[in-house]
Amino acid sequence: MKPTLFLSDLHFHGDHTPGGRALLDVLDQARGEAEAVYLVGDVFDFWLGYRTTLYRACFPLLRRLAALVDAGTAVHLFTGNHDPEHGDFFGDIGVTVHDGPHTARIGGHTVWLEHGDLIDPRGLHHRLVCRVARHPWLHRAARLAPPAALWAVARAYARRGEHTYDEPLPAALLDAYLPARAREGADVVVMGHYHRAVVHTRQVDGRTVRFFGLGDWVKQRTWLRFDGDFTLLRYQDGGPPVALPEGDHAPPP
Ligand SMILES: [Mn+2]
Repeated sequence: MKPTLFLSDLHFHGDHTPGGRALLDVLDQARGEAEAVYLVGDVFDFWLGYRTTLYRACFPLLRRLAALVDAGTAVHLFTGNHDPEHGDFFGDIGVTVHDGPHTARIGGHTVWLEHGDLIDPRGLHHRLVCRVARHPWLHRAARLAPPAALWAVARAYARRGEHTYDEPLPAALLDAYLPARAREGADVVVMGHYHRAVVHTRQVDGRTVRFFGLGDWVKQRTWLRFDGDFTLLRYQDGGPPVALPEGDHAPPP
């Protein structure tokens, strides 16, 4: 069976970073091989959809997405708090955009997918910032600024908030959110946003359900692969990826 890949929090802003190069390598290997690729939000370090303009730094990734579609792979792109508005460009290259949670049937599994920023249980502050970032009025106002200036501001903001990995995944996601989605019929929940690489299995009403936190491509370099079973993988320079065991993983030191 052809594999399906799930990645999130690529925070792509060019192919000059080790994480950016590693993820392009994974996408190049998927070309002609993968059934589908799900990109579950914060795919770009910053993106705003314009009618006439694209962010040049994103071109290496855009090229890969178009190549995947051309090779017959279904590419799904979710909005995130860093790339809250994709515009209509991605439809032109055959990529399906999801502006919220999406349920997919994959190999007999019901998979609930979402970026995760709008349900952040760490407090109202987190959810509010993400909700403002996703507001159409903000996007309309932001489009009045020159794209180059907006890109520079967004990059400076992203650099300031460098990701730390000292907090584990909020327990409420596993103790409350996962069982709630399971009772609605999902048996797998896939989420980004928290930058933790999580494999978590539990029983809900006698059914086995699983939660996968996708990690990121800043320091984690992790992604989920389904080829009959789900495996969370970590990229290794010059070698095959390593499967991550049950648990909540920070990046290697
Ligand atoms: Mn992120």
